[in-house]
Amino acid sequence: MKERLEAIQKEALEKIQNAKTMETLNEIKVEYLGKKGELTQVLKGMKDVAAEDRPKVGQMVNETRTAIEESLEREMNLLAKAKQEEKLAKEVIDVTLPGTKINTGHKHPNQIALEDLERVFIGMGYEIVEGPEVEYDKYNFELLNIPANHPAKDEQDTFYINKEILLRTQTSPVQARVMETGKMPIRMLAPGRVFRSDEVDATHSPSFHQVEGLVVDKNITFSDLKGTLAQFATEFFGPETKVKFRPHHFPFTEPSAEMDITCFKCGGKGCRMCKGSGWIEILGCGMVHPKVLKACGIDPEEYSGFAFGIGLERVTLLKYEIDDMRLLYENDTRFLKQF
Ligand code: 2NM
Repeated sequence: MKERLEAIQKEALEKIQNAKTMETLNEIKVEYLGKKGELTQVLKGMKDVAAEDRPKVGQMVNETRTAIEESLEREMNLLAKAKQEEKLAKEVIDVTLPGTKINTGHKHPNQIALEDLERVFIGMGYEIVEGPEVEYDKYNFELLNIPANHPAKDEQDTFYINKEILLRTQTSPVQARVMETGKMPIRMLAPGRVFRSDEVDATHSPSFHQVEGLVVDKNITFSDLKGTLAQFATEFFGPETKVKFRPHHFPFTEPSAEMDITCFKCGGKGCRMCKGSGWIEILGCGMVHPKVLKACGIDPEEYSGFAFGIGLERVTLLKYEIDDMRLLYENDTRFLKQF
């Protein structure tokens, strides 16, 4: 019996030593220690062993079993460790290698200025409304009291698609569309791209942006216009800002005015920014012409309103002290990321 156990142990340990995979080791485990394994067979044969020898034989079987188990466990651990090391060696990451730089974009200064502007008017209860860049003559000119022979309608000034359709020259057509719906009152801001057949230079571009405002309700007066735009000026350009209105002419408003603000750079003393005058022209405005209200289906006897137009690029250039409008259209990130 002793010889048999020793032979089993020797054979098992040799097999374990030579095993190269986890699967083989598992097979060996079943072969020797399993229910139908060699050692189990030996235990079954115990009934033939003399009673006084049984404890001794039992002990021998247990010792053999333990030896095989320990050998199996040692070998399995070694194999698992080798496997893990191989995996780690394959997955090595060199943290000293340079990374891949992700270039993120940057908000355009026009967009930053627009959002600042919108915030002020949203705070006063205005709605932001957008409309088509390709417009009908009807909305861009006709409803806004710009007659057929008006110089703004000249082919030199306007991009026409055909006789009735053109690239809008202002965002007021959006406001004509809102007035036409007849929903009162109106408190709206119409920001957007507009087009004029202009030569490119430091202050002109054939495509630029406007932000136009419109309020229509009962009893809206020029005082409302002045109060609103003075409030806008202090919120947008600083609490010390003063405003001044100069008479002007626009076809869609009567009376009309241009609004100047005290120079935010020198406070009104006169500097390079304001060309020595202490004032900076900022927007055009006026009381919506009764003809415009009427053309858009609003009774001018019942309702009145004021409107204003701000050139977005002009405000952006002023706000950031940029001296050439062309910089706003080149989209050079070295320029854009400064704002
Ligand atoms: C300006 C100046 C003055 C204006 C007028 C209208 C409308 F649709 F109510 F007639 N919208 N915007 C307006 C008035 C625009 O831009 C310099």
